[in-house]
Amino acid sequence: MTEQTSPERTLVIVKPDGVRRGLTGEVLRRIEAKGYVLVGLRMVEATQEQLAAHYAEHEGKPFYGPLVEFMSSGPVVVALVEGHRVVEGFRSLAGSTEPTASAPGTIRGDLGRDWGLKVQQNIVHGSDSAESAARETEIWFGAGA
Ligand code: RTP
Ligand code: MG
Repeated sequence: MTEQTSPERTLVIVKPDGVRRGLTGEVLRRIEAKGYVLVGLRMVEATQEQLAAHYAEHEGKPFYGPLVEFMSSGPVVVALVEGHRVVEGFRSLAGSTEPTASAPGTIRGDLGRDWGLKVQQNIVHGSDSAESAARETEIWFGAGA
Protein backbone atom coordinates (compact mmCIF):
# COMPACT_ATOMS: atom_id res chain seq x y z
CA MET A 1 0.00 0.00 0.00
CA THR A 2 1.30 3.48 -0.77
CA GLU A 3 0.47 6.86 0.80
CA GLN A 4 -1.65 9.14 -1.37
CA THR A 5 -0.54 12.33 0.38
CA SER A 6 2.66 13.42 2.08
CA PRO A 7 2.86 11.41 5.32
CA GLU A 8 2.77 12.93 8.78
CA ARG A 9 5.09 11.96 11.63
CA THR A 10 4.55 11.51 15.36
CA LEU A 11 6.95 10.97 18.23
CA VAL A 12 6.18 7.99 20.44
CA ILE A 13 7.90 7.15 23.72
CA VAL A 14 7.63 3.81 25.47
CA LYS A 15 7.93 5.14 29.02
CA PRO A 16 10.03 3.49 31.77
CA ASP A 17 7.03 1.47 33.05
CA GLY A 18 6.45 0.05 29.56
CA VAL A 19 10.11 -0.86 29.08
CA ARG A 20 10.35 -2.36 32.61
CA ARG A 21 7.25 -4.48 32.04
CA GLY A 22 8.59 -5.82 28.74
CA LEU A 23 5.91 -4.12 26.64
CA THR A 24 8.19 -2.39 24.10
CA GLY A 25 7.69 -5.08 21.47
CA GLU A 26 3.91 -5.13 22.01
CA VAL A 27 3.66 -1.34 21.57
CA LEU A 28 5.78 -1.40 18.40
CA ARG A 29 3.80 -4.40 17.13
CA ARG A 30 0.53 -2.51 17.50
CA ILE A 31 1.97 0.50 15.67
CA GLU A 32 3.16 -1.65 12.77
CA ALA A 33 0.03 -3.82 12.72
CA LYS A 34 -2.05 -0.64 12.32
CA GLY A 35 -0.02 0.08 9.17
CA TYR A 36 2.24 2.87 10.39
CA VAL A 37 5.93 2.84 9.59
CA LEU A 38 8.81 3.08 12.05
CA VAL A 39 11.33 5.54 10.62
CA GLY A 40 13.46 6.06 13.76
CA LEU A 41 14.04 4.04 16.93
CA ARG A 42 16.39 4.40 19.90
CA MET A 43 16.65 3.43 23.56
CA VAL A 44 17.91 6.20 25.83
CA GLU A 45 18.20 7.28 29.45
CA ALA A 46 16.43 10.63 29.25
CA THR A 47 18.46 13.60 30.46
CA GLN A 48 16.98 16.32 32.70
CA GLU A 49 17.40 18.76 29.78
CA GLN A 50 15.44 16.53 27.40
CA LEU A 51 12.63 16.06 29.94
CA ALA A 52 12.44 19.78 30.81
CA ALA A 53 12.12 20.59 27.10
CA HIS A 54 9.70 17.75 26.35
CA TYR A 55 7.36 18.56 29.28
CA ALA A 56 7.74 22.39 29.26
CA GLU A 57 3.95 22.79 28.90
CA HIS A 58 3.43 20.99 32.23
CA GLU A 59 5.98 22.94 34.31
CA GLY A 60 4.35 24.21 37.51
CA LYS A 61 1.60 21.55 37.55
CA PRO A 62 1.42 19.32 40.65
CA PHE A 63 2.40 16.20 38.71
CA TYR A 64 5.43 17.81 36.98
CA GLY A 65 8.07 16.81 39.58
CA PRO A 66 6.83 13.20 39.92
CA LEU A 67 6.53 13.01 36.10
CA VAL A 68 10.15 14.01 35.49
CA GLU A 69 11.28 11.65 38.28
CA PHE A 70 9.27 8.78 36.77
CA MET A 71 10.60 9.45 33.27
CA SER A 72 14.16 9.33 34.71
CA SER A 73 13.57 6.02 36.51
CA GLY A 74 14.82 3.83 33.67
CA PRO A 75 15.45 3.71 29.94
CA VAL A 76 12.81 4.78 27.45
CA VAL A 77 12.38 3.72 23.83
CA VAL A 78 11.75 6.61 21.47
CA ALA A 79 10.18 5.97 18.07
CA LEU A 80 9.54 8.22 15.10
CA VAL A 81 6.44 6.94 13.35
CA GLU A 82 5.13 7.90 9.93
CA GLY A 83 1.79 7.71 8.15
CA HIS A 84 -1.18 9.76 6.98
CA ARG A 85 -2.95 11.21 10.11
CA VAL A 86 -0.57 9.29 12.40
CA VAL A 87 -0.70 11.92 15.20
CA GLU A 88 -4.43 11.37 15.71
CA GLY A 89 -4.14 7.68 14.88
CA PHE A 90 -1.52 6.93 17.52
CA ARG A 91 -3.39 8.94 20.20
CA SER A 92 -6.34 6.72 19.39
CA LEU A 93 -4.21 3.56 19.65
CA ALA A 94 -2.80 4.78 23.00
CA GLY A 95 -6.12 5.56 24.70
CA SER A 96 -6.83 8.32 27.19
CA THR A 97 -4.33 9.56 29.79
CA GLU A 98 -5.73 7.50 32.67
CA PRO A 99 -5.35 3.76 32.01
CA THR A 100 -8.33 3.01 34.25
CA ALA A 101 -10.60 5.08 32.00
CA SER A 102 -9.00 4.01 28.70
CA ALA A 103 -11.11 1.86 26.42
CA PRO A 104 -10.23 -1.82 26.09
CA GLY A 105 -8.54 -2.30 22.73
CA THR A 106 -6.15 0.57 23.37
CA ILE A 107 -2.57 0.25 24.64
CA ARG A 108 -3.38 1.91 27.96
CA GLY A 109 -6.80 0.24 28.24
CA ASP A 110 -5.46 -3.26 27.59
CA LEU A 111 -2.05 -3.08 29.26
CA GLY A 112 -2.23 -0.31 31.87
CA ARG A 113 -3.82 0.28 35.25
CA ASP A 114 -3.69 2.81 38.07
CA TRP A 115 -0.96 1.96 40.57
CA GLY A 116 -1.98 4.57 43.18
CA LEU A 117 1.17 6.61 42.51
CA LYS A 118 1.67 10.39 42.31
CA VAL A 119 1.70 10.35 38.53
CA GLN A 120 -0.14 8.30 35.92
CA GLN A 121 2.21 5.60 34.67
CA ASN A 122 0.56 4.98 31.33
CA ILE A 123 3.13 3.09 29.19
CA VAL A 124 3.37 5.45 26.21
CA HIS A 125 3.60 9.04 25.10
CA GLY A 126 2.37 10.29 21.73
CA SER A 127 2.68 13.83 20.33
CA ASP A 128 -0.56 15.83 20.48
CA SER A 129 -0.08 17.70 17.15
CA ALA A 130 2.19 17.75 14.11
CA GLU A 131 3.87 20.86 15.56
CA SER A 132 4.55 19.07 18.87
CA ALA A 133 5.89 16.09 16.91
CA ALA A 134 8.41 18.30 15.08
CA ARG A 135 9.51 19.94 18.35
CA GLU A 136 9.80 16.61 20.18
CA THR A 137 11.63 14.95 17.27
CA GLU A 138 14.39 17.55 17.58
CA ILE A 139 14.63 16.91 21.36
CA TRP A 140 14.99 13.13 21.04
CA PHE A 141 16.60 12.62 17.62
CA GLY A 142 18.38 15.95 17.09
CA ALA A 143 17.92 18.54 14.37
CA GLY A 144 17.59 17.17 10.85
CA ALA A 145 15.82 13.91 11.81
P1 RTP B 1 1.36 11.98 26.79
O1 RTP B 1 1.70 13.44 26.66
O2 RTP B 1 2.32 11.22 27.70
O3 RTP B 1 1.14 11.30 25.47
O4 RTP B 1 -0.03 11.83 27.54
P2 RTP B 1 -1.29 12.77 27.51
O5 RTP B 1 -1.17 13.78 26.41
O6 RTP B 1 -2.45 11.85 27.55
O7 RTP B 1 -1.16 13.48 28.91
P3 RTP B 1 -0.63 14.94 29.30
O8 RTP B 1 -1.77 15.71 29.83
O9 RTP B 1 0.20 15.51 28.19
O10 RTP B 1 0.30 14.58 30.53
C1 RTP B 1 1.61 14.09 30.31
C2 RTP B 1 1.84 12.89 31.18
O11 RTP B 1 1.88 13.29 32.54
C3 RTP B 1 1.37 12.24 33.36
N1 RTP B 1 0.22 12.74 34.12
N2 RTP B 1 -0.06 12.28 35.30
N3 RTP B 1 -2.60 13.65 37.48
C4 RTP B 1 -1.72 12.75 37.06
O12 RTP B 1 -1.40 11.80 37.71
C5 RTP B 1 -1.11 12.95 35.73
N4 RTP B 1 -1.50 13.83 34.82
C6 RTP B 1 -0.63 13.70 33.79
C7 RTP B 1 0.98 11.11 32.47
O13 RTP B 1 2.09 10.20 32.37
C8 RTP B 1 0.75 11.82 31.15
O14 RTP B 1 0.85 10.93 30.06
MG1 MG C 1 0.53 15.11 26.22
